[in-house]
Amino acid sequence: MKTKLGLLYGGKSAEHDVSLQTALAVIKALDLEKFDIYPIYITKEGSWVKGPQLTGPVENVKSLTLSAEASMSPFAMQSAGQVSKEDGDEGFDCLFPLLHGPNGEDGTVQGLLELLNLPYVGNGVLASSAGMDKVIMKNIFAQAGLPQVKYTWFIRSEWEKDKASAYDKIEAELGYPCFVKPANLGSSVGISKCVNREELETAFVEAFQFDRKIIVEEGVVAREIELGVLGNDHPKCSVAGEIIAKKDFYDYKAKYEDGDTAMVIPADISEDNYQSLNEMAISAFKSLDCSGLVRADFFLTKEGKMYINEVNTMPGFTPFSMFPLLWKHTGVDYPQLIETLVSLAQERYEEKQKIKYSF
Ligand code: G1L
Repeated sequence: MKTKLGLLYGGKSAEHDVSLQTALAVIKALDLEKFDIYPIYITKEGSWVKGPQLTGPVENVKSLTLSAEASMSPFAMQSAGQVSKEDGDEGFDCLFPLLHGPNGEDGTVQGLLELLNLPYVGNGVLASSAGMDKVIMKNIFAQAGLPQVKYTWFIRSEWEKDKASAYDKIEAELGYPCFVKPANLGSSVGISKCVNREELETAFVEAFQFDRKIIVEEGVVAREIELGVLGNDHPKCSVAGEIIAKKDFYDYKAKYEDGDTAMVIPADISEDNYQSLNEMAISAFKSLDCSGLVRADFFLTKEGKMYINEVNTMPGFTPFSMFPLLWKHTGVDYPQLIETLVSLAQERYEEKQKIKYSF
């Protein structure tokens, strides 16, 4: 029996085009002997459009941007999978959400799929939403005893009422340099490095454009090491990779948005360091109650100190992104990775069916 797989992509976010590219790559990697694939496109305006089954290769992203004229209610997802309308057609076996930002990564789409009782790939509601908010995530990591750089956070109204004491707090607790970021992990925008109070003022104004909550982190000089985690109750780690800035950027924006970075896989780190990062990645995965996958991002200093920076519950996922490349070097190629994620989705769904809801 083939697996009837619905691919959700597009979405109301700045990552719309990345999502389309990713969907195209996933479709190309899926074995049509094993999967019946149905595209479900979410337009930039937020309309949901189900396309016909993909029976052959898809050449470009243009053929994935379906016309909004035939849009449906998201709540129709359950019956959307019942193609034949015959007895025994149970609808989708699994959904694969390739969506970023609000209404995709923050747990809302996962919540819809839970309500409709549909199996889906990747993290559930709790991990998706907790992983979306850097402050919530860091508080949970702290509770789990994971080492982190110092951080503090503010909401806009609190800062507006008394800006000086916000800056005093930062200077007393973190010092310079520090990073000011919107708490919302979805945005790579609104991030600044500050070395004095004047820069803090500018950075706060900037970051508060993108969120009502911001986080300020101690700046450390460190290498950036990332690990992939894959699994449900017994997750496993990939080899480590390193992100290296091609130039010595002062500017965070230039480095991350302009993408002028290189990846080194496997990262040149000691076996001891790798073992510690591996344990921390698993602990972070469990602390957020993750399922399916995360990419865990760390800092490693010259002195050998290790800190967890964040985990990404929906990492970049083209065949050239860090997460799939980490697994390739670990012996799991892109098609195998995708199949594993679908199996993990079904495993988690089966586990959930065992839960008793009345007593
Ligand atoms: F479903 C998975 F496998 F969990 C999954 C879902 C989404 C992995 C990675 C992603 N990533 C993205 O959707 C994106 C980073 C391409 C956003 Cl558009």
